[in-house]
Amino acid sequence: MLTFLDSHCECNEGWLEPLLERVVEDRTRVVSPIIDVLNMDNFHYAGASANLRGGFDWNLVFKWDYMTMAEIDKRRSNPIAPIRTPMIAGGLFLVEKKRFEEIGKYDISMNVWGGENLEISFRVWQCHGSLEIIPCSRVGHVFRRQHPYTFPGGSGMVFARNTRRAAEVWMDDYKSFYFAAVPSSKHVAYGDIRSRLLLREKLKCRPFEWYLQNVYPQLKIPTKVASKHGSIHQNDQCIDTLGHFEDGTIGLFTCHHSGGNQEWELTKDYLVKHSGWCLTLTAASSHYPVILKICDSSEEKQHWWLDGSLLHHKHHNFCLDSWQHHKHGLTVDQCDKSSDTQRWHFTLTAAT
Ligand SMILES: [Mn+2]
Repeated sequence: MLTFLDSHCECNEGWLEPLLERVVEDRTRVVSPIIDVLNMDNFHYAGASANLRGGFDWNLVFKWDYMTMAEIDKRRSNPIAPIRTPMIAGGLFLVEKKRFEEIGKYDISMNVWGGENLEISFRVWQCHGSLEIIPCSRVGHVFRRQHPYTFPGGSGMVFARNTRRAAEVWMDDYKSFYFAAVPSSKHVAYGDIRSRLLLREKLKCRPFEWYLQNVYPQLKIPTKVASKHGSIHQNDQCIDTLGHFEDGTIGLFTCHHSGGNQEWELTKDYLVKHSGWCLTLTAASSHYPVILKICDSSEEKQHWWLDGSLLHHKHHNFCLDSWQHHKHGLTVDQCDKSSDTQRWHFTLTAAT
């Protein structure tokens, strides 16, 4: 077993056994004690709340989340039950040594401090394990006000680089919410991540969307979506430019999942975009084709929104329809939620 503890920790009585027990029962678990507080001026030991979980906002900075009253009530009958946590603090945990090696240890291209807790948390969950806080195990920790050492290039830069590496490897298209929350992160050089992407592929790790839905449903997904890249399809048929450009129609073609003519971007200003061309309404009238035109976000004919499964024109009650795609390409028709030929699914492009 490997136990990681920051140097500025003090273990309480019987801290180790409850951690070992959970990992012996299931070696895919990575477990953390409750982290009590050592006063940084006098090392006075104070117990921390047992009603906390590790989490983060879209800035990807670790924070403690309070459980809801309902969750706290539920725990009263069994206060020693392990607490599933979306994130661990990073400096205090126990993992089976062989398991730690299997799932890729640490990202050794991260520097000094920061971001590694995010990375290991995403990795453990997405690669078929789990993270728990074990209330029967308590370890005190000095929460410092500042780092007692310096960072090459400044702590902000190092933290941003490490965090960006974690986001690039594990968050798929959801990383765009991080870029929106921390715009400077977009310009941070993050080095080579190929070996980490290979690791993710080798371990057949789950998409970030799975993590959000199953591990951290409390994290609110911003409604104002930045832009999303991916394919738009009906069953196995994807919207395809068929190699057409300006003024060309678009059609359906069997999905090949490799982007190209089937790669579309839904932008926050309502464009449905392929390279520099956008889906454009030719007339607000049934059965008229939709064509490709140079994108112009001020052009109302190019404004669409994803209304459930409908690809709905923003200013008219017309929706993208495939009923006569063999003859005329994709057209518009009166929106009808029950129509199979108006039902579209958007699949985000994988990060690989
Ligand atoms: Mn620490």
